[in-house]
Order: sequence, then structure tokens, then C-alpha cells
Amino acid sequence: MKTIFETIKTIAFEIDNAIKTSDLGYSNSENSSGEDQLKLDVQSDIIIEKAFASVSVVKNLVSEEKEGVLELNDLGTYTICYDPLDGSSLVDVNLSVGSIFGIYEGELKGSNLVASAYVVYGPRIELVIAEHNQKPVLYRAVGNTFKEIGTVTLGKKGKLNAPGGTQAHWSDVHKKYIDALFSDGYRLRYSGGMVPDLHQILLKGGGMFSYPGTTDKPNGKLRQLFEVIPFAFMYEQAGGQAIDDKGMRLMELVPSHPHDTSPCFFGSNSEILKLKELYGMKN
Ligand code: AHM
Ligand code: MG
Repeated sequence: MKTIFETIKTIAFEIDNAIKTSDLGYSNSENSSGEDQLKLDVQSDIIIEKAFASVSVVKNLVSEEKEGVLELNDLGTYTICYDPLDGSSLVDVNLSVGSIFGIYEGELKGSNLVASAYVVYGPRIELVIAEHNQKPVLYRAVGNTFKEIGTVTLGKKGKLNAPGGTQAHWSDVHKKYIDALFSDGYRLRYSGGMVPDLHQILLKGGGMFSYPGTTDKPNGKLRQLFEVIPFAFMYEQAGGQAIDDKGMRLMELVPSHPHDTSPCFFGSNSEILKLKELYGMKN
């Protein structure tokens, strides 16, 4: 596992360099979800694929930017599901973006995730790694290495509210929930990049990030293997919770296709409790 984390550190510097120096235009292709790919999406994907190609414990790679599974090493143990450049459409307005990695052993489902990591490319490069039975660890790039900063713990109740999805397509119960948070004094924090938005809530002690099912996207937008499950693990390890719109832990998701999405709610305990109350979910 250590080799995988060291490889992610190398990848982080390479992708950061690509963001800062490469062409920001579109490629001529679409990803598996039918979205236009930026040249940077493709480039970041190649950087990750090349970096893991020589890591023998990695059996397979599954990328948000590609259909199917890339087999690397038959004798390897782990499958890494990754979103190479999440929020890439924000690069042209110079907002923060990120990379997300879910490390799975065996069948690709939430309960088989053994570790997760994400990188934030902002004014500084930061990396957070989560493993079982310990708090996530935050690293910050200093020169060309990562310095360990400390562990990440969510408070019981936060102040930030990051509500995703098109409001015109929210359900009435969801509107009620988001309004209830604002009435309780929460402040809006939503950049459109889940990595910096979830990172901000984690580092500022708590809050709620939601991307619900909507009338136009009944299963939400965010992908289970690459985005939802890795962050669900982060939030649980940090002392928070991550559930879907029925109250099921996101760590229990079993995708039937690598690109399946799920409604998702990530927060500290107080915000999740309120969500369950208003949505009428069982505790
Ligand atoms: P991407 O993987 O194509 O970049 O899409 C994922 C991003 C998330 O980072 C973000 O939370 C969400 O899409 C924003 O979507 P919306 O614009 O619908 O709020
Ligand atoms: Mg993404």
C-alpha cells in the first residue's frame, strides 16, 4: 500500500504541472458518461496509467475517463478506481480541482474499499489519505515533497452547506432540508468541484455536502466507484457520516456498472441527523 501512496504523490506533482502548463482546450472525445473530455482530462489519465503500470501490487485500473477495466498485473492485489481530474471544467476559470483514488481489494463495491486518497490542486497542492482504523492524514506539498501536516477530524456540527444539483430539479423534501440548514445559520460554500468543496468542509470542522437525486438526474451525478465511495470512507474515518437518500451508508453501495452514480450526502453527525429527520429516514 505504501508504494501506491508514494505513486500518488508523484502523480500529484505531474498533474499539477500539467494543469499549470498545458493546453486547456477540448480533446475530440467524450468520456464514458458522454461528457466532452478536455485535453487535460486525457493527459491526467495517461499520467496515472503510466505511473501505476510499474507498481506490481496494482492488479487493475478503472478510470472515470475510460470505459472498462485496464488489466495491469495478474498477480497484483488491488484495483484502483480513479477520477484523474475532477472538476476539470473549473480549470479555465482558475478554481481548484482534484484527483480522487479508491483502492479496492476484490469485487468493486463499497465494502471492499481498503483505502482512499485525494489530491487538491489549489494555491497549494494537498493530499489526504484515509486507511482503516485511523483518522485521514493531511499532507501538503513543500518544494517537491509532501510534508505530513496532521490528522483530519470532523466536528459534531459544522457551519458550511454545499448543495449540489440544479435547484429547479430538487424535490420538495430536499429544498426543505437545504432551507433548514440555512435557517440554522449555515453559510453557502459551493465551487462546483467536489474535491475542494468536500475538503473545505473536512478541514473547517464540518458541514454538509449534498448531491441529491433530481428530476433530471434521479440517481444524482456523482459516480460511486471514483467519487462517492472514496469520499464516504474519508468522511467516516474523519468521524462523520455518508449516506444516500434512503439512509443507506454509501460504503454499502454495490455498483452494477463501473460508471453508476448515486445520490449522496456527506456530513458531520448533526447534519446527517437532521437529514434523516426531514427526509423521514430510519435512524
Ligand atoms: P466531473 O467529474 O465531470 O468533473 O464532475 C464532477 C463534478 C464534481 O466535482 C462536482 O461536485 C459536480 O460535478 C458539480 O456538478 P454541478 O455543476 O451539477 O453542481
Ligand atoms: Mg469527477
